[in-house]
Amino acid sequence: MKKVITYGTYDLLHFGHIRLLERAKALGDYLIVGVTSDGFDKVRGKINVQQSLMERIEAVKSTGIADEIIVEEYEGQKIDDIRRLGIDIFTVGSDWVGYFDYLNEYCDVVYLDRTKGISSSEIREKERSVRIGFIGSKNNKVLSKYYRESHHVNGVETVGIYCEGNKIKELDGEEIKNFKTHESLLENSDAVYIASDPAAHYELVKEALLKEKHVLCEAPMALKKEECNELFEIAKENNLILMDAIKTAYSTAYNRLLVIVKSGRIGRVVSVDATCTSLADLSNKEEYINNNWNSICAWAPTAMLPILQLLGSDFSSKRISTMYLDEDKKFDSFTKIDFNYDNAVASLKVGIGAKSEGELVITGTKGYVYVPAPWWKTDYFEIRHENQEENKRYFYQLNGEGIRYEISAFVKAIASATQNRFIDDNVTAKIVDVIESYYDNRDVMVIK
Ligand code: C2G
Repeated sequence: MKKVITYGTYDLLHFGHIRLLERAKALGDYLIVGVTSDGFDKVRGKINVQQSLMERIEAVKSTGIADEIIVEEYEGQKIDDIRRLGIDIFTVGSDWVGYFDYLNEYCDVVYLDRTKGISSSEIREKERSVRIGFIGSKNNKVLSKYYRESHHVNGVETVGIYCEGNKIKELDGEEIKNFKTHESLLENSDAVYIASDPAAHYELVKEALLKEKHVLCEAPMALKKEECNELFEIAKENNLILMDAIKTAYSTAYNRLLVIVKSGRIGRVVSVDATCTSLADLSNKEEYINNNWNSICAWAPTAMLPILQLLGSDFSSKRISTMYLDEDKKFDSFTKIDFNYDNAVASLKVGIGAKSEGELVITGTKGYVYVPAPWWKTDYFEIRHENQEENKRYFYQLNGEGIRYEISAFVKAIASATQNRFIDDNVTAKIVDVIESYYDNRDVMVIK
């Protein structure tokens, strides 16, 4: 019996896939199809896969062509499979010519002509093209990053930007349409990414939602909790997606870290300690203050994320210790926040005027999680125990600082009309609530 194997994502199964499977089957007597797992696809850069692994397996099974289906989960698995399963022929479409010649050492390698005029990404583009506009302020550097990262996400049409007091004429050789007003940008968009001044976010988000646009907004989404709750109410009433753009929340490694901790691997969490600093050039203090975010807005939302997502939003008390660059403008150069829960503590340190080790440490009764700097671009973490032989290390590829995963989650949420599961509304609201108390001088101690 001649055994044939082939592999693929098989997302949104189409006739190109089916023709491949038919010709693969014709090469022998028994066809095994390796369907790629969600995690493996992400690691190898395929972030736009729309269907789950089970849906894709079911689709391949429904063709009745495969005699057996396995899951491809890691790089190099093909060699293990070919040897373990006694494969005679490996085959794949001609878009991979040359890529798998190394398998000749284990079996025959056959490249079959790819079917022209059809692909999963084309189907996705048709199905869910979302026109995204970008609203920024002159001092926000992330706008061009988001614009660039959007090009990695199927189904996104980048409409252009509105950036008051600033123009981004071209990016990576592509000319960018600059709108004269944010109203005109909104008219031409289905959804908008907002990274303006924190004080302007509430109004900008509210205006976009009232114009029936989905919104992805840099945290803090507002500076008052009531305003934040109102924005989520408007989004809900209008069946719109309103998402917090804290990119850490969308990285695979960060999400795996959360579920491992929640599964009890390090016992009960007794402390979460996060540090985020990025030393700014303060030689011209006034100029910096007028053109940049203060420390608590720039970094505290990110630093609060693991604290609130692991310990919850019901801390019994908090203390904000802050050092100002400009007290009148409430512009802090360094802020430490200590949280007390009934059965745990937490702390964060953030600063654009001080430098520290940007790590995240999650302390548990059976061990701890260590995420090295810069922990907020999470791609690697360790689970450490008293007995070092039990230590485990984890790495998950993070491309483009994770922004493309965030935009992909935004577009998927729009397509499925369901709020994302990465950042709960109450976490977003609590982040705003803590920042509001900073501005209201509640629980604040000033360090001279
Ligand atoms: N295919 C084809 N014609 C198309 C589209 C896809 O012949 N119009 C083939 C691909 O060449 C591949 C199979 O159908 O052999 C599945 O395609 P994808 O789901 O896009 O998966 P891909 O990532 O290309 O899988 O490690 C090998 C890869 O996993 C191959």
